[in-house]
Amino acid sequence: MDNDQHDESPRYEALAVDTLAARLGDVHEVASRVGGDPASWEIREVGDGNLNLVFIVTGTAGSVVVKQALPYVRMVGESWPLPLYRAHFEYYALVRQAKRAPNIAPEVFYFDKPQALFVMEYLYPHTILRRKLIKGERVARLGETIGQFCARTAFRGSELSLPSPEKKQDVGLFSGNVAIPAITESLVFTDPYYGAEMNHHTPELSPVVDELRRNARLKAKVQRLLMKFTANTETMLHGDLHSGSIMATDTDVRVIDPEFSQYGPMAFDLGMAVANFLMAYFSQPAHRQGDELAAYQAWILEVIEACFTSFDAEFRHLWQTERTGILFPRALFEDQGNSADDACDALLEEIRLDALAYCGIEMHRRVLSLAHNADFEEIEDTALRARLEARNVLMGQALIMEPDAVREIPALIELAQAYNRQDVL
Ligand code: SR1
Ligand code: MG
Repeated sequence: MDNDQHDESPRYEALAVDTLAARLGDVHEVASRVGGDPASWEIREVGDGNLNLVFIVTGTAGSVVVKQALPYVRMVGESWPLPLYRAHFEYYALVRQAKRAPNIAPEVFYFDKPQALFVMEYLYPHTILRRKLIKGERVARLGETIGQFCARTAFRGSELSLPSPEKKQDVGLFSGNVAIPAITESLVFTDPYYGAEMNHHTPELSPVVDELRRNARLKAKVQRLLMKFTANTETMLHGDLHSGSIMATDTDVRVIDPEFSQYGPMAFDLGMAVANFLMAYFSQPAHRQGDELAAYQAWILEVIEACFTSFDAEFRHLWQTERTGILFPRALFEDQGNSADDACDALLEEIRLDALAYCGIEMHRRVLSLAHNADFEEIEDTALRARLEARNVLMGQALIMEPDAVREIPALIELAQAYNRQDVL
């Protein structure tokens, strides 16, 4: 395990706006990109996520982003300690993503392990996708890019592609990151389904929540998916692929923040991304009306369809061109005159079903557990918010209970449209 510097390291010190220039001003990888006298750098702390410090540093030559872990969960405070070594794994994940899905993750320029910080590319004029979806902005090739990103990282991080010793060693390395998966295991998979301490939900949603939490078959299914999540090391996941982990312009899409990276099931990232598109979809009636609403919701559904379609297409392409690992070797198929296409189809079907179920779980946790989505959370009229959240919760339940009812992606789109018309509150 590589996390030799623990939180108690005396050398760790959180950065601040007024100390950053003095501390990073003589680091070549930073100074050469920012330019000018560090004393005159413009430094802003912009972290709006749940865990870390994030600074944008600007000088005469350009800007960089500095991200540093805090020894606790920022959104909760020092009462919830969190190991600094998580930043090392985020850095490792960024480096691997850059190889496996080039030009999507931000480029990293500098890594300081004891300080749990790294310096990376400033994405501009990109903004957080969640804000764009709330504002009703479109992004070209959004679904295609996210589907491709998920397929490339899933395939190239697995033993379909990687040499087995390299992949197993990496699983060993990432298994040192024990604190981060524990958050996902409880906040995503368990807390939504009982009255956990940090949970909250819109008061008017309570009848739907109470019924959901009485559904023992649902809870058992979610626990089976958790079991798969904890035990399955198929590939290196982003681990938190929500619309706040995506930055975009009108024409460019980038994926940031793999701080929840771990080895896990191939379907997880795809399911999480689609869940966040679905939540954007269900929340739209609070953000716009009439023709604009209908057109924008239709666009989000196109994004979802494209996400699945491009995942499948890219995965099939990699299956044909990069299947160099120990799994489904050519020696067993093509070299003996057998096609491996059916095996690929069957695997993709399994991934789609699991993705739909993980999608349902993410749809639940974002309105029932600790970390909610602004898409719903910023709806001030709580009665309206609860009505829209109910559609989301019930569709999530359907996806977990019966993912195989969605035989093809058009059926998923029809299901979303049906729940979007339905009022239970
Ligand atoms: C305590 S961390 C809460 C959530 O924020 C992150 O973005 C992850 O989604 C995590 O579950
Ligand atoms: Mg994050």
